[in-house]
Amino acid sequence: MRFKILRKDGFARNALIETKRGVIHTPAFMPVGTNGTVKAMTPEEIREIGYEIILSNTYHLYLRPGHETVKKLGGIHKFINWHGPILTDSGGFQIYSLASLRKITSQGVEFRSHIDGSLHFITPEKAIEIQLALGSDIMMVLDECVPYPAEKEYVEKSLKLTADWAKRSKDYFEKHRNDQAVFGIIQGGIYDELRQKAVEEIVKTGFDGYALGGLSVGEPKEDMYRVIKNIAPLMPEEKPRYLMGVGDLMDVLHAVEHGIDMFDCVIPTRNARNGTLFTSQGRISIKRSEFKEDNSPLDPDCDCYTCRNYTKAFLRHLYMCREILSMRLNTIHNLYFYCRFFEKMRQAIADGRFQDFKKEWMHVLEKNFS
Ligand code: PRF
Ligand code: ZN
Repeated sequence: MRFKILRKDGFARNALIETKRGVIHTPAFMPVGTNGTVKAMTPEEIREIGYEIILSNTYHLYLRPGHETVKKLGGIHKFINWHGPILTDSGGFQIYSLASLRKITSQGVEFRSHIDGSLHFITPEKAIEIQLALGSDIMMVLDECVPYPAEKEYVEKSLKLTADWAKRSKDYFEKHRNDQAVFGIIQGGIYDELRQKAVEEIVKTGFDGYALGGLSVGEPKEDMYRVIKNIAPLMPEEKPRYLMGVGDLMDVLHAVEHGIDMFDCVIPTRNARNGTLFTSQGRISIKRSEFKEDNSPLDPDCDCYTCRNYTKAFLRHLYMCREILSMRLNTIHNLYFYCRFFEKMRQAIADGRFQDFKKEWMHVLEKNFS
């Protein structure tokens, strides 16, 4: 994997990540395909909209259908028919948010499946082993996503664990090395001092890219923004920087301003299924009665399949009837909107006008008609 910075505008970067399965232009957004599918979309549709990489979840694929099964079937790309780059999250977040009866020890984490209650034990080595079997392009190390709020003493202890796990993940990967890439994860809660320590430790171990984890987990915005501002610049300049699970576009603007390159989030897809749609005029809720006889497209400034062919009245009708097509058309639109936003943002950085871009969009994003 190679990382090439094309242009910098302040701390914002427009770069390329070159993988054997294709190039990723950054800042990049990764649609979430938890079970190996971006909900309601075919891989062709995701590609047609313009996405170059998707995210999938180790935790889910390990539980169902099982990583050995995916391997037997020819690896994740063949299995799900997405032949571009795939990043798999390690489970370090899903275990904490979905599984029950978690028991964390220095060895690893024991938990019960949210599907059938079965008992599992995942070590940092096991998380890499699973992702090697899946065959994703970018693997994430197993971490502990510290909840908010958490005492500083707890966060400090957890940090040691996450750093130790990162080292073990790296050692295990070195023994089974192939052309897959591995990213380290920086934790440390809302404590700048602990975050700094975490960066030092994780960078010392050495990875192909670095992620900021443990943010957008309930902490006040000002804490998240401060951590991004102070910590992103300490992450290696010559490697991709990934902000995990963050996709609110205002947050994205702030993070890109401070040098973040990659994002993933369920916001565009989950909101689409709930009838919340992003437009150039602000956010709308399609179920509102004012759209009952509205014959205009969802967003006059959007060229997506949905906006070219359907009216707000029909989209509202589909939503009210709980039709499958509602989720499909809404998801196409929201993913298209996100993709164009990132495309325009990359161009703004390339043109040296990121600050103007940010100002204009903050104005739009503050509007909310839902
Ligand atoms: N760790 C991992 N995945 C994640 C997170 C994390 O902290 C987050 C937190 N926003 C989202 N996804 N491994
Ligand atoms: Zn549209």
